[in-house]
Amino acid sequence: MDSFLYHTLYFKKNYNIMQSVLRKILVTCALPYANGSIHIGHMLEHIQADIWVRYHRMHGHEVWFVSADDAHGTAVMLKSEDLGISSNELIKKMRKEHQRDFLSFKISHDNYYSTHSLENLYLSRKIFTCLNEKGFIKEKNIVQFYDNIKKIFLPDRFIKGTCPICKSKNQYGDNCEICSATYEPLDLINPISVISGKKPILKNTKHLYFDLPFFSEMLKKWIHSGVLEPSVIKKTEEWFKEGLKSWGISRDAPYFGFKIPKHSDKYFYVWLDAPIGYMSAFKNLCFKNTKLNFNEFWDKKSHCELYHFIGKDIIYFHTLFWPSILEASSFRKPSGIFVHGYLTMNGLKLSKSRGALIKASNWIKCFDSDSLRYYYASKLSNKVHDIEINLKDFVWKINSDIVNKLVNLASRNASFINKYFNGYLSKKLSNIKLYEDFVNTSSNIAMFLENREFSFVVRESMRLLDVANQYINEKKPWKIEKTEKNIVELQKICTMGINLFRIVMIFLKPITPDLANKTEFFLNTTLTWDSIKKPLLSHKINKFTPLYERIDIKKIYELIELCRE
Ligand code: NOT
Ligand code: ZN
Repeated sequence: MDSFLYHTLYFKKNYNIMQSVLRKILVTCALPYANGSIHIGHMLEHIQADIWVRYHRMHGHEVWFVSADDAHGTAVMLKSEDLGISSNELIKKMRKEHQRDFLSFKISHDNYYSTHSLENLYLSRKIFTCLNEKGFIKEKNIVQFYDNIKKIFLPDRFIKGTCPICKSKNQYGDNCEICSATYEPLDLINPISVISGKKPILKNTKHLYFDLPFFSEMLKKWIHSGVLEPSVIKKTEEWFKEGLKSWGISRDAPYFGFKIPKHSDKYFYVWLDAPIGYMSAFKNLCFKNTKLNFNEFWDKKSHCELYHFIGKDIIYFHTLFWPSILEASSFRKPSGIFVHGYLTMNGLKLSKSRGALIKASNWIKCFDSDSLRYYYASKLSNKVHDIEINLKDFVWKINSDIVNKLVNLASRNASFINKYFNGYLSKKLSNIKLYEDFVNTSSNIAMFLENREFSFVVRESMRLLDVANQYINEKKPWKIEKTEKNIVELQKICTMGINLFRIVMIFLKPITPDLANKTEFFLNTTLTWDSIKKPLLSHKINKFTPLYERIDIKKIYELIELCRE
């Protein structure tokens, strides 16, 4: 069956149930590290979540959207040393930058916080103490690579060497990017410290481990309770097959993070307090908004929904560790983990190591925010597929969809309404049946938005615009003689065109908020889901001013130049 049709049928049932009650929803995006800039890969996830959040807000649901900087860890500490500033200074500066970047893409976080916060210190310690008292924390003596020049134990990412499996050189301490094997750093051939460039020594140390295997049965049930997509379940089941291992949650000094109570010179591993950062970002929001109740959202028996948007590289943490930590400390578990694939360009994953990274702040110097939001939406689904971007295709798509189809429909009709009718729409539509056809697509569009099938929203919206533009092409308002007899018909046809444009703009409002804003001013009305059924009639619209400017292909070269700097 065509997957488009399949989704239409499959989700119709769920949709009706879900929309009838007002929901309380907490949405999070993974926390970007505070040691680097926001790039368009981060933006993919925040845009995906933001579209979903805005859609639910349009339906009147209570949605809270939080994220934060992931401020701790060795990478942040070393980066601040390189820059000759304190880690505190670095994370303050980065958080400001990150907030600015997300705002420039109209990401509507209710709170963008930091894991280096009092709330996070309090919650991390509280959760750790609880795990410890329940006997889920064990101590183990281990040997680890140590950089004897920098006097620091080396995290897996700071050791490189030859892959023990395929013998590729220059691979990280935990996995090989060439053959995808995972291994222990001690297995690497010819290990080298990335920090000093010298061979590390082996040194004894003691660490704390969380008893993940204890939660195997709970996890096996939970992953099948409707919280994960089939491919994510499959991935998680692979780890079960290998057998779950206890998880190291402590790190030795020097480290930038939170000290572990009663363990001198041990810190919480950044990945322990990062997910707790979801809770503390919300806790801080409750402090700012006194009507909000933290426990209502996080209690074991909470009726609110909790969704985490993440990339496929951190599935492990969200389908195994995080639900176990929550279970162990008697908090609620997530209602869903929404996983997206990597962003690729010419088939390559966009990552720093490959030097193919585009900073969000550079992108926004060349293009507006709606265009990237729209382009991503046109490629996003609820699957874990990688998203391939191509700059020429991007420009072509925006110009042909947004300029030629969408805005053109508004402008060609508005010009007559403004010129001959003083901005007034007619009392009646010229084709009620066609208007109703458009209205009838709204429940499918809503299901696609609910189920994160954004590419279907774009595809269906463009199909509707083709129909609408075709209708105007057939009626040819520019050819109608402006006689008294014909003028009523002319007004009705153009009113029809404006109303069809309005319906599509309601569908696209969560995707292109800037364009929606301008449209609301132009149409002199608010674009709401409830108003779809009722056409705008005998209503004065404002003078049409260009809603969107065609993108010049030269901008691509400007962007590439900026990325070279
Ligand atoms: N800073 C991490 C990363 O991979 C994401 C942390 C997300 C928060 O960029 N955590 N959990 N679980
Ligand atoms: Zn390998």
